[in-house]
Amino acid sequence: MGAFFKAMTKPYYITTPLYYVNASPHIGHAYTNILCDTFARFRRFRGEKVFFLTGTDEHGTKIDRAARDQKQEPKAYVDQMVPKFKELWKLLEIEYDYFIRTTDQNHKETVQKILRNLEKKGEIYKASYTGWYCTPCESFWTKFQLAEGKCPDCHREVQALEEENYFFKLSQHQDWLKAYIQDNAGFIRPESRKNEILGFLEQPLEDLCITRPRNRLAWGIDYPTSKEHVVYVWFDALINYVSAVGLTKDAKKFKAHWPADAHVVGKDILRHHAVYWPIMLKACEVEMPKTIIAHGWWTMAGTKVSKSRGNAVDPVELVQTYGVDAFRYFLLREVTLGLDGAFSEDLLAQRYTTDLANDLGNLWFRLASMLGKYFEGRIPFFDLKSSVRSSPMAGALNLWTSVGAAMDDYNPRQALSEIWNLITGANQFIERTKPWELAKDAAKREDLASVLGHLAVTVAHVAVILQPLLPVTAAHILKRLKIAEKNVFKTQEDFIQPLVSFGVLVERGEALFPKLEEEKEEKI
Ligand code: ME8
Repeated sequence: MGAFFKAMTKPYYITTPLYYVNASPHIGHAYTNILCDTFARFRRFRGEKVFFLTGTDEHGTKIDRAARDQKQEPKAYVDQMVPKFKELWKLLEIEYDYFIRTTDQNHKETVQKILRNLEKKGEIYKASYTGWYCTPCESFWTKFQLAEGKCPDCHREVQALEEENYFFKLSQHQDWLKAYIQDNAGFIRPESRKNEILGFLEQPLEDLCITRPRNRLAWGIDYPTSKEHVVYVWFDALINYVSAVGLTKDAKKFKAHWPADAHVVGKDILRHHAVYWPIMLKACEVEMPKTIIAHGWWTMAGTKVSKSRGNAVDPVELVQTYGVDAFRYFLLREVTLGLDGAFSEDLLAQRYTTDLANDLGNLWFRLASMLGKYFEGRIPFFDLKSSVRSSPMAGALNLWTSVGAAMDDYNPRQALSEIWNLITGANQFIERTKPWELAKDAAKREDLASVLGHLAVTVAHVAVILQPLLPVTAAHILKRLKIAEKNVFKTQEDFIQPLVSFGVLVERGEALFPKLEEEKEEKI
């Protein structure tokens, strides 16, 4: 059988958090999805199969309240919010494979099946406990959450309230989780966040209350064994990562996708993903995801950008002004994944002008113009083996390795920095070789062809490798150079081809990054 057995190739499975639909998505949500999209595209670029999952978190108090504020039924409310997310992902060129909603029937049934199963296995118990209720905020708090005995949100008096609920036995798996995190380097990234979670696990874990009484909150998945309860929104939402790929429904599909290769989340929800979620999976006897990556926050004037703080930055406006790739470039380049980043439009405009317009835009413009002027717009024939002093071409052929290593290490900032070093090198190469001088001397025609040829090959490789990062710009350059888009480069050998063809007519086209309007320039 061995020889006939064809191993099923599992796709690279990457997920974003499921975003609450209580307000429109902002720059923070855009950031996580752009990161995941970039990783997903890079894998596809290298010929790997990918399953990229995103979606929306639609149950719970926040959503219920937002719906009531709008005087709508929760389901009608969420139905009209979901398109706002899908539209933004389209605008940002996010190529996900599946969009899951926690109100999907399939998801709800999976959550219920998992709960029945966990009850059978003795992982869940019913208990009554006292909490504190803030009537104006309609929020239920534990003793530890109170701020000097008052509501931590509005600082008003709270009332003691006894409730009967279902609890998931988190605590009994605490030692296992600690050992798992310690034994599996790379399970939680970056290292600093892993240490934070290990620190948290030094304290005894409390069991997790996984229901809400229906008379207090009706907008949730029905708890399968009690008519009086609905499922707690986090317990519901985390299960999306397995319900989307068929757990409890389609064993073959599940086996073909799980485990997830990367759960990408913001640091605000790392504890849910690195403590609750692994224990939920362990209790269900399901394999662990390979890695959980926590990125930092975008801040404005020192505070986290968020819907509730009212300082949300609208990605749509920024994309309208600067274009989708400038927005992607800024987010991926400005901070190292894991650290916080200060957002300001001035910084974005600065990156636009220096890195995009002056470096990449100008490199393209100079190459295309010189081809136009000296070779009737065509890629001249040149000896590929010709050595040209300080040519960036060798570096370009090496991008596949250096950018690949950075992307495998979930470091898109490093990947862009490798590419930009080469772009800078290519611009310096033009200064150094002075093609306009070579063009004056008929005897130097071959040298001129070599210089522009080396440049064209370099730019082609830059464009090819930029596809996962800046898909729109890369597509423009490739089209102008008449190179097929979305080629797959499985190996270094595929990549080190010249890519450009001799004699091909190159289109110069419009500026890749047009000058920002005067007043914006002044602002910088
Ligand atoms: O937490 N900077 O949904 P959510 C960077 N539904 N990223 C940010 C950010 C900021 N200022 N603000 C938000 C939830 N994010 C749950 C998740 S998953 C099963 C359930 C990003 O709408 C970041 O990824 O509040 C963060 O983790 C997520 O949005 C929170 O989105």
